[in-house]
Amino acid sequence: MSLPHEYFSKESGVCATVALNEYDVYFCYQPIVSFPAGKVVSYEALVRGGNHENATVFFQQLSDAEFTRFDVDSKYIAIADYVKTGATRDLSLNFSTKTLTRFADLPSMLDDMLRSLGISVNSVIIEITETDAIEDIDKFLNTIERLRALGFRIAIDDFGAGFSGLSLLTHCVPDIIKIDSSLVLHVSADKVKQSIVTAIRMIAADCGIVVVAEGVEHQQDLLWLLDAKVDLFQGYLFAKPTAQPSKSEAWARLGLR
Ligand SMILES: [Ca+2]
Repeated sequence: MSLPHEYFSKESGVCATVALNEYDVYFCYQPIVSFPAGKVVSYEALVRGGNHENATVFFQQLSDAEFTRFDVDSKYIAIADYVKTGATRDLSLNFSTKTLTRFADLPSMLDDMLRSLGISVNSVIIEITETDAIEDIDKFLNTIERLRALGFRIAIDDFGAGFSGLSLLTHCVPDIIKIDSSLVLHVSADKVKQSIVTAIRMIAADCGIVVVAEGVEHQQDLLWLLDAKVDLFQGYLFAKPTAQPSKSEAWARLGLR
């Protein structure tokens, strides 16, 4: 698995030297589903290390500059490998606010990548993860505006965790909010989490934003989230991320189609 150097050197001139196989990583895809319809609406591309460790372990090994570069370069592989799986649902791609702030060429690069792979920008969602304070809000918002103008949808990722929250929401009203798994785990038995999720749901309804619950692991939490009118769900209760998206046994137990 290596990056198509010619593509990058010709189109952007900035990514010619990076190859994913330097890093021993690959992409897995986890479904985001509607329930009880049991329909997969999209898949999120997730980085996995060669020993199946999650992205956090892998990213800790990279310098700041290496991380930003990897964040951009790896997306061609994420999209190309997704096309190879034969899946036809929308695709979610993760980006940090740092990458969106620093790479002014990102919207046109992504557009070029998708064109070369025969994918419409309308079927791609950009998930923004805010792990640090935004370095330059004007540059960041400019990138978001250009992504929107091209037809990408925007999701705020891990909403309610760390920096990722209300500040980002006011700067950039997204199409989708993904509620962080820390608020979803055991929500059915936690009054404070219930209040927060209910408030997020109300804000989203007022602003026309779709709400996704991340990290759904327990059926009782799913039932509470359904009552709270959360729109979509993602988590081990439905399926783990896999290199080849497919229905798991858990799906069958839940009666999903
Ligand atoms: Ca994400």
